[in-house]
Amino acid sequence: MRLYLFEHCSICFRVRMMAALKRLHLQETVVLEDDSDTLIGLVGKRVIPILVKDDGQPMLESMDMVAYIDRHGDQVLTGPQRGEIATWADRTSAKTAPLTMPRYPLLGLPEFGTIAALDHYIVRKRKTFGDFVELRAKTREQIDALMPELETLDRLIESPTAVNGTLSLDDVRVLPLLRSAAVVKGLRFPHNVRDYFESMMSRIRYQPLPAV
Ligand SMILES: N[C@@H](CCC(=O)N[C@@H](CS)C(=O)NCC(=O)O)C(=O)O
Repeated sequence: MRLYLFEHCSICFRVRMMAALKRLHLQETVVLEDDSDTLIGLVGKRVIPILVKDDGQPMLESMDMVAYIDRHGDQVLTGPQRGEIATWADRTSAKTAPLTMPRYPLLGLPEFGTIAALDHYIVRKRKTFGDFVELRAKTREQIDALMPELETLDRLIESPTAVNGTLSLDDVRVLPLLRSAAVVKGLRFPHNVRDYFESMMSRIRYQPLPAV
């Protein structure tokens, strides 16, 4: 199986995290941000992640990829899901985006490995999110808006090893968002969130991204 991904992409990280939880080796291709041709060549449109199965068939939709990988061998995501977690994740991703988006290009990630790829990202995203320097200048207000969501999560976390006590799809919703949020220097996770983040990242043997 081969995953086409961007290193910064939290949706891609859902799939990588799932494979890591299964201790299943996933071949990975990090696509340059301006390399739409590779993605269009695989599935006819610019979308990421793409999982190419061993039979050569490409798969779209990260949660389908997660379920597909979990069907290999013993199932790992056996726990129940809670509606509050999915709601929390939807709400929170809107609040992390203005913080994380203008930071990713500063992290030296492989998808931004050429000037053209870097500029492609900045030009595209600033149409939606605004000027990156101005966005980063609002870091304090953006953190203030995000903190109540992290406090909510702090109360929802049942165990450092699984948000609902037993691993479930909710962990796939939560951990990638925390990995993204952790690129924001000066953002302090509440106690349970920090324990959960550290324990899960260590379980899947991933280092956090740099924080700026
Ligand atoms: N529902 C899809 C959503 C995938 C998605 O939104 N991917 C984003 C990147 S995170 C994308 O393809 N954006 C287009 C782009 O970067 O040009 C999934 O879960 O896999």
